[in-house]
Amino acid sequence: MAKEETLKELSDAVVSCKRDLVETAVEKAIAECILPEEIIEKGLAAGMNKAGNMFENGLLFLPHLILATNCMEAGISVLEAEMGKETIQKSGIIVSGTVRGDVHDIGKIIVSSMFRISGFEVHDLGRDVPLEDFINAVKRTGADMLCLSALTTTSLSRQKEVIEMLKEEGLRDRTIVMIGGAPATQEWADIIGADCYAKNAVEAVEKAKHLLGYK
Ligand code: B12
Repeated sequence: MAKEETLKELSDAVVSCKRDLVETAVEKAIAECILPEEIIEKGLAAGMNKAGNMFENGLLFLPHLILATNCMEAGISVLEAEMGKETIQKSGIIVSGTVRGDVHDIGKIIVSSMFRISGFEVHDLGRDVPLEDFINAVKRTGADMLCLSALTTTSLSRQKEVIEMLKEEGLRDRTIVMIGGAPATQEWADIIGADCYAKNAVEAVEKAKHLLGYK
């Protein structure tokens, strides 16, 4: 019960757009030994989902949404700093980003953070990323996995374009491709020839570990 209360406190703190409340709530959750994945998914991401829905329904305005996002990122920084104290064996190299034409990055930030906390080296290229930047980053970093986020139906097709570009560059065989974002599905992943789809950050890490062969 105490755990549920702390996670709700964290989610509410994100919606309240108060940075100090979010940081304190993350510290409290860590002190109560709540797992990082729960802090992210049931605390920070839950708060952002609520803020997103309130924004859509006109109950929050854009400045609030931006503040809530900043608060979420502050909470993630506290968590990453804490987790960084433990020596985690590097699990693999990941390049991530939201595809060109799409500025939605809240979910992608959460996914990248969950990967970092789970021991992956993450090169997050940001949002509205030119497609050739993904290819260059895969070459430069020797990435094991490429994670493509898309939140709109129009940008979804760019995930397919990146896969085609990987093939043209002869990189497809050595790069696992994971796709995500609200309009993406496993069926879409199958159609475009991605290796997998994950619906949230926790599932993304589970599937990445499985695909990289150490779980
Ligand atoms: C916040 C928001 C915005 C913000 C984005 C701020 C930011 N920095 O991201 C702003 C105001 C800028 C915005 C702009 C627009 N938006 Co908007 N936006 C939203 C909103 C309300 C919330 C999205 C969100 O952040 N959710 C919270 C996060 C935590 O959830 P998530 O993104 O889904 O991420 C989770 C999973 O999807 C998954 N995931 C995400 N990425 C990845 C990647 C990988 C690899 C994996 C494995 C998993 C994964 O894990 C995450 C964590 O669990 C949604 C509606 C909604 N309620 O979802 C509309 C929505 C996405 N937007 C929409 C639209 C249309 C737009 C605009 C075109 C509006 C306009 N007319 O200008 C522009 C886009 C401009 C552009 N070129 O991109 C539509 C898209 C419709 C569609 N299917 O095409 C939606 C669905 C609203 C609607 N109902 O119509 N938007």
